[in-house]
Amino acid sequence: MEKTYIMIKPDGVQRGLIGQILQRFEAKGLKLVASKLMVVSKAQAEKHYQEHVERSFFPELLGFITSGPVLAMVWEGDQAVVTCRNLIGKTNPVEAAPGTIRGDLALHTGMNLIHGSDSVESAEREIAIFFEQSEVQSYTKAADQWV
Ligand code: RTP
Ligand code: MG
Repeated sequence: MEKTYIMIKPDGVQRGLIGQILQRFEAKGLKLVASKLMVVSKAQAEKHYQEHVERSFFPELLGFITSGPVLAMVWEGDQAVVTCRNLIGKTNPVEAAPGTIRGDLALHTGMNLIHGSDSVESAEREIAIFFEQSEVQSYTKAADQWV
């Protein structure tokens, strides 16, 4: 089953939006298989956002993502990567459709609440940055057969 790395960024934790964000993923029918509240280290942040190392906003991005606790998670489900990207919405909340997390709850690109892996390859890479294999659960849920 496909897995994706999802992270509620420091702004989402500070604004008290953890509960309502998680509710959207659960309601969609995805399965939470790993989760921890943690402060991202500089080394983890550099690895996680390595594709943006040359961008002008990179230092700001690193400063933001390491500025306070995040909720790091792995969600599992059929086509979990694209499904979660759709739930999250476009990078710039101004362009994110109403009904998406960023479209409903965020205003600015720099504080867009949540990260979701952009491909299956990225997901595998990112999960390994934040989780040991033993921290990722494998279990069946009675509801699996109903979604
Ligand atoms: P993320 O990786 O955080 O899930 O976001 P994303 O895929 O939608 O966007 P991405 O292009 O990967 O950018 C990563 C994060 O960098 C910040 N950003 N700032 N100032 C800017 O032009 C700019 N562009 C991107 C955003 O916080 C974005 O989520
Ligand atoms: Mg990205």
